[in-house]
Amino acid sequence: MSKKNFKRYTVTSALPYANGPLHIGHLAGCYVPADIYVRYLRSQGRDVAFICGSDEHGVAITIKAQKEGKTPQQVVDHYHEMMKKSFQEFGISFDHYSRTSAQIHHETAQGFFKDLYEKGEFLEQTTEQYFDEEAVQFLADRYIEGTCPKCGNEHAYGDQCERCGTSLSPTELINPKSKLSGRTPVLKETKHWFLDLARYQEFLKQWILVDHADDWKNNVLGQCRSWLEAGDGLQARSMTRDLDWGIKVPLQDAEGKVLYVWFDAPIGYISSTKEWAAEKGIDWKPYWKDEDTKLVHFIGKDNIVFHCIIFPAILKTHGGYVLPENVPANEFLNLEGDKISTSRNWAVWLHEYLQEFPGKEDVLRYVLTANAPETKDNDFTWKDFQGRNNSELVAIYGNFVNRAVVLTHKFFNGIVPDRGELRGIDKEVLEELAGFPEKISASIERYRFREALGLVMDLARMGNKYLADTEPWKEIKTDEARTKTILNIALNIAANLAIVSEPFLPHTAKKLFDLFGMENPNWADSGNGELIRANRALGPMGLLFEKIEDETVEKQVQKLLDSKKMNEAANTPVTPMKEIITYDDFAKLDMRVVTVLEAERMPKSKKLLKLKVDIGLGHRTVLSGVAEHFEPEFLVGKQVTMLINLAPRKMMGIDSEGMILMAEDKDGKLKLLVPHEGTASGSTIS
Ligand code: B3M
Ligand code: ZN
Repeated sequence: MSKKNFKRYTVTSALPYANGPLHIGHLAGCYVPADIYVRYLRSQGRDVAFICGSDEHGVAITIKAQKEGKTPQQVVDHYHEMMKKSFQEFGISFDHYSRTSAQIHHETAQGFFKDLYEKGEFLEQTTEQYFDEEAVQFLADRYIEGTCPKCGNEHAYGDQCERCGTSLSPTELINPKSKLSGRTPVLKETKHWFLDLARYQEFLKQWILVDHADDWKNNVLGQCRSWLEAGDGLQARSMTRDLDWGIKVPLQDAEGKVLYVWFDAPIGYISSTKEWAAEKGIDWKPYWKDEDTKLVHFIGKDNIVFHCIIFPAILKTHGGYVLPENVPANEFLNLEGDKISTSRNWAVWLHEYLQEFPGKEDVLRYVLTANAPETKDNDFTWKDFQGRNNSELVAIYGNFVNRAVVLTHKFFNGIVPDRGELRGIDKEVLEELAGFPEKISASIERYRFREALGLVMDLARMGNKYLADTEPWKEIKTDEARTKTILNIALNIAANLAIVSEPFLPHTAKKLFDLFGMENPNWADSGNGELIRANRALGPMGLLFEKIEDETVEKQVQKLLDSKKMNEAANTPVTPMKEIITYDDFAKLDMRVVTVLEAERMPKSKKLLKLKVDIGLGHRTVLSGVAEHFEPEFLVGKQVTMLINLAPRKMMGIDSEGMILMAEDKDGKLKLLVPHEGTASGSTIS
């Protein structure tokens, strides 16, 4: 339960790994929701620090570096800048975006580790771990591959089998191999420092399952419950790793060891706040240490255990820090019915979206909020994107504002007209208007952003209905004063709409603020039917939203399908190369472009087609084993490639005078090799 009025807010969004560009799943999971919340708080004049940064440690980074043949530093430098830019473009209004390679973060994280160490909080344990003798390195779980003991998948990772979903430990793998050298790793002793989570079990149970039973989301409570009420309780977790990339363990006997990335990353919120405060010349401590600070972590569901169990345990043990008041984690967003995947390139990348939909940042923010995975996994589809744009943003929001403004320009030269006597319908609509901000607030304060956005759209619907009912375009012919009243009220509804939609659609709201000449509008102004006064001149009206055509979204779907195909092709094991030959060997082959003149099935043969082809030097007969892949009619008239000087071979009583060349994929599927259009029959291939 939220017990009190807080003096200030520290709001964090999960630090994204700097190992790839951002996609819509990131935005929907924790950046757009946090941004809505923070913009709303700021609009209320509250004191907020919105904190984030790049997560630059851990094997997520070193594996990417290894794949790309770069150093980890090069990888994080590149993606840090890229992610920062995407956030800015989509209006994610962090007060500070730092990175965990910053000096201040290394010091802060080491400080925490030392504090816990000196308090005797760690269990020192020596365990056996896989070691690569060629790479002279202990192997993180992800660096070991082997056969899954459950399903037989030969490419299971040391921590999980992606085929059957079982979580594994590296020693369970059958036939383990190091991904660094390909060698079989050996077990070797290594010492690590474990956080004994069992010691916090009772405290965590009370704090989460009792104290926050009413105000945390069900999906979050559910996961916490499964950890906290598991039969054997919370297990000790190692807070250190054998890795050469990360924050050095600040102890004498810890050569070659770094802090576990999940130890250092959440502390990154604190370091980032320190950096922010230093730049502003203010004290960072109240944002983390004052009881009147409300700390809220926005994350995706895979981060729940770290933010609800491990980090709070660390903060609590260190002492002097507030614990999160809420951790409103979202579930996952899928894409066109399939899990978003960076490695399979099944994603909508933010930088690509903006190239293809320039100026449509708010459309994506809108769709991702209207369809946010707040309580369960949801699916993003391009059809839904188009539908919500066309029938909600364009037809409801845009249409309403547009009508109010265009009519004001047309009838009153763009000057806000004054208001005369109010009729029943006017009073009703103004009363309804007055009730909106509070309802929207209530939803936002409970982290129900979909619901809040629904209410914002209801306000726009109300405006549309008001215009449809009062018909100012007809009224103007007989009653100018009445028309003025109607448009005055409609414009005021639109100005209110701008304020309450700002957290969701900041770019659009900004256009409306400019249009209405609203300076520093804030939440407290909304609900007010006399927000903009008569005689004010409206600014120019830019286009708010525009229709998205079928072809545009079809193109996007096609792009996804293409990338799926390319990915499948790239992941297909390819037949190994044959022995090297000399040029003279090659020069003996006479390959030509030929045209198929006739094709028919060979009686009593499943496999063979009899083809008559024009090889430029005359006609030839060829028997080709493609009957299971192509219909004879399909081949007639096609140009293909052929080896014409292969010694004739008699098959089923017929001389086959050459061989048609085909591409064969790993599944044994045959594909024609078709020459560039306009290639003459008989053209040689070399
Ligand atoms: N970088 C994991 C993730 O991107 C991690 C979050 C850290 S938040 C402190 O899912
Ligand atoms: Zn498996």
